[in-house]
Amino acid sequence: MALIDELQELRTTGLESIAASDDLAGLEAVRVALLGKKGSLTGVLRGLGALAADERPAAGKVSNEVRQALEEALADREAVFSASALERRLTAEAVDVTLPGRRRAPGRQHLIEKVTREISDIFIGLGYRIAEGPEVELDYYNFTALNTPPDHPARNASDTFYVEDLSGDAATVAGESDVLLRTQTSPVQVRVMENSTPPIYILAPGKVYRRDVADPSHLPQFTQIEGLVVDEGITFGDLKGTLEHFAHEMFGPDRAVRLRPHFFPFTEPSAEVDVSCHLCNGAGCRMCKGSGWLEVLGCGMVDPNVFGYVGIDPERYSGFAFGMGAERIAALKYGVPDLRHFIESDMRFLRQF
Ligand code: 2NM
Repeated sequence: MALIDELQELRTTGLESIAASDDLAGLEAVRVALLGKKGSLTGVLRGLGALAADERPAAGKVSNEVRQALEEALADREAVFSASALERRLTAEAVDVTLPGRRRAPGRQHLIEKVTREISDIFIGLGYRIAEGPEVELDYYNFTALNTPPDHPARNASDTFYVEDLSGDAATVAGESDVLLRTQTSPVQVRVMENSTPPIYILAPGKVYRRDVADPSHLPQFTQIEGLVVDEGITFGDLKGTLEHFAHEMFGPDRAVRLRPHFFPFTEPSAEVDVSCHLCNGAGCRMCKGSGWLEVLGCGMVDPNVFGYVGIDPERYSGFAFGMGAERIAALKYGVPDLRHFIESDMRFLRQF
């Protein structure tokens, strides 16, 4: 067969096998078989040297045309395979943007956090600042500077959590360390009085610890909110007016406030404060146990002895203080019958608020 005929036939069979290939790997094998160093075209062109000189240009021209035709066909076929490979990948990796998203439940405020902030906001509105301090305290700030005598029952290891003093040189009395978990937030206020001069208007919210077994009205850890005012000319009337404002903001404008004499080591005189029941408006119900009154906090005029410990002149300044439990306030306001609900983390309870 003449060389030109061989080239024409190679073009025909080459184009056929390119068209017949069905993936990129098969197409590559065809390319090597046709155009590779040991491929068919190379083989045919080896006969070029045997041609007469005047026949060579025509044969060379045809061989170039055949090579070009095969290369173009290979490129076209490859483009088809690449496009369908891309198509398959796009299908396999397709994302349905119309599907609903996965919901992530956002956190929410615990009722105690909500009530603590609500109470804080009432006093911030009166110009008070929030004060904070350590939960692990010294006996001095929690008891001594608060005029609590060494033999006071609150200092018993059965009422207060004492902490092992890691410094090793604890002034331990009868096995009790001088380091403890604060039982109230008043030590925060002692520290503020020690480090500043009046006027002082502060609110100290925070966790406190008492060695109680949890029951409907007691928790071993709860949230105390204490207020302190020290200024010139502060009277018991200022205390009463402040607490009435608080009761109206917290429980409603129609609430009445009643003070009953009480005793605290750090205040003199001292009182417990009742608010008329917001459920029955004072008529008596299950919530107020028929009395018409709800006990909400304790308060009093700061004892001059406390001023003595912190270096405030009791001849120039006077002050009042009060303290309440956020859990108790929340239970009264929202009708929660058992304080233990606040520490049990049952979402069916917590989600209601
Ligand atoms: C209460 C009741 C009465 C109180 C006293 C002080 C301080 F630091 F000024 F002495 N802070 N908080 C106080 C007074 C707390 O809680 C029922």
